[in-house]
Amino acid sequence: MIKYFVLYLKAKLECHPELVSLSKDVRNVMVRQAHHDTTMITLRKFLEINNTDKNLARLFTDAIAPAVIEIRHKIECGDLCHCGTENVYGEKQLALDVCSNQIVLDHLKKSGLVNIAASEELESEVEFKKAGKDEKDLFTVVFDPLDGSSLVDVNFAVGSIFGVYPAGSPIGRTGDDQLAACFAVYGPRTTLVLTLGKGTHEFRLNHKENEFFLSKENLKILPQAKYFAPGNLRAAAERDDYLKKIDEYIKKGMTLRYSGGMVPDINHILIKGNGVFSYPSYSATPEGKLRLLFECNPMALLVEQAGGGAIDEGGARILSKKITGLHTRTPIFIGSKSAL
Ligand code: AHM
Ligand code: MG
Repeated sequence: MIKYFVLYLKAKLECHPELVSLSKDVRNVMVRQAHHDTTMITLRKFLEINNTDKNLARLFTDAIAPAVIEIRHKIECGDLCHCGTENVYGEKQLALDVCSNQIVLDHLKKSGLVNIAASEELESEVEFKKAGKDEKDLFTVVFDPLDGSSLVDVNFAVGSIFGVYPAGSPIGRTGDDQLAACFAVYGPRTTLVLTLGKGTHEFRLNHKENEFFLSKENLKILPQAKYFAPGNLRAAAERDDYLKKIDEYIKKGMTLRYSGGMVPDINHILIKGNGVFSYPSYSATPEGKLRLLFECNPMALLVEQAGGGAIDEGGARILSKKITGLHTRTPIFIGSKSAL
């Protein structure tokens, strides 16, 4: 906390040099404010204070954060694009998820920090830069550029999800190999929830400054859940175990919070500090719907780093599952440990 106070003080002094000689009282007030007010800490500063590897920090500040800001802008200001249609000017439009994918790819490529990129929108991996002996300086970034894109036209919250690995193909690795993970929520506010493998933190976009500022540090998920977000209820029509689980949640008096978007649903758990999100398999999707690499692994790291858990329906830990294909899917139960 001291480090934040020093930064807070520095920021204040830059704007108010008259405060150079501070009285003890003023200093005490500022210390109190610094304890409650994290809005002065930019994402860049946060990464610096936490001694994040310089290149990893740059990947977030120079590629992922700008991509998220651009996607936000597209969602808000772009036409409601539908693939293959034309807008009122007769111009060809791209689907929003296709535009978002291109935005992320462009930023990753431009950063010069990426060996391999893989996206939910692409069949195979793309190599941007050969990983030679300076391999340590390059990363593999996997992402879902716009999860829940079908919710945009009804103005529900949607998100982008990112997982960062050391350079090299993600195939054969596990989610535990991730160096960092984050998701962006495009809701009434734009937030970025991030882990570098040491706690999970929320940043909020300040539109005036085009910067993310720390809004909640060290999010915590309690073991007991008050909220439940039951995805794929179709499975309950044919699986007694899922029907029983849902019945158990209802009988416990838990509150339903389900938006249809994995990002806002898991964000709800992280911000409220408890809850469970489920997406089991059923006959039409025997492997489940959600992708291990692009969706489940980044979410599992973020949730585990906040004290929660993430397992598949056989009880296997999501982050320990071998990645056998880019688009491999998995059932998932994620959130408060005792509700899984
Ligand atoms: P998408 O990657 O095609 O957008 O699908 C992922 C989304 C998740 O956000 C959400 O939890 C799930 O699909 C909901 O699917 P459904 O409405 O088919 O049950
Ligand atoms: Mg998705």
